[in-house]
Amino acid sequence: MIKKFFFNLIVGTNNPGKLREIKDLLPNNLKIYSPRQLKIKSPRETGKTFKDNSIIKAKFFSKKAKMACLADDSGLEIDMLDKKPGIHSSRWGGKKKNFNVAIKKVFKELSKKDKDWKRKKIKARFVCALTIYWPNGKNFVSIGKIEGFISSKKRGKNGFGYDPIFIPFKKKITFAQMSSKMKFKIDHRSRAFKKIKRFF
Ligand code: ITT
Repeated sequence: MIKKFFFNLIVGTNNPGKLREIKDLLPNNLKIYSPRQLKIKSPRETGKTFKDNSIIKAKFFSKKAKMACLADDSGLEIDMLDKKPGIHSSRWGGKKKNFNVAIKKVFKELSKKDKDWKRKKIKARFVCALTIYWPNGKNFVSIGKIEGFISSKKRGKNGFGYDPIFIPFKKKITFAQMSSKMKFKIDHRSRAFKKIKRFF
C-alpha cells in the first residue's frame, strides 16, 4: 500500500548536488520530481536544528506539490568553530551559494581561532536530517552523521559543497577525491537514508 502511495515523490531540494545524490539513493520504482521542475521556490529555513529545517522543507514541498516529499537539511560542524557553519553551511556561500566562498570563510575563521590550525587535526562532521512527509501530515525523520577532519587545502573535484575539505575518519582522501560510490558507502546522507528506505 505504501509503495503505491509513493509512486510520486518530490525530492525537496533546490541544491543540484544534493538532488543528484538523493536520486542515486532512491529505488527506480518512483516518479521523482524536483521543486525546480514544478516551479516551487524553497521555504525560509527558520528552524534551529537540522531536524527542524528538514521538517519545514519536507512539509512545505509536500503541501505545495500535493505528494510525498523527501527533504534533507544538512551541513558541516567544525568543533574548533563551536560547530559552525552547522545549519548555516549553505548560507556561508553567500547569496550565490558559492562553495569557494564558503570554504575560504572556513579557512579564515579557523585562522582567527588558531594561526597554526593547518598543522593540527581539526575535528568535524557532516550531519544530515532526512524527513519523509506525506500529504496527510504523517512524517518520519532520520539523522545520519560522519566524523572526520578538515583538510588544510582543497582536494578533489567530485561531489559538491564542502566535499573538497572533508576527510572522513580513517581515510586519507577528501570526499571530493572519492567516487560517488565510495562516498555513499559511508556518508551522512546514506546513513540517514538507511533508516528511511523501508518506506520505499
Ligand atoms: P536546499 O535547502 O534546497 O536543500 P541547501 O544547499 O540550501 O539546499 P541546506 O540548507 O541543507 O541545503 O545546506 C546544506 C549545505 O551543507 C550544502 O549547501 C553544503 O554546503 C553542505 N553539505 C551538506 N551535505 C554535503 C555533502 O554531502 N557534501 C558537501 N557539502 C555538503
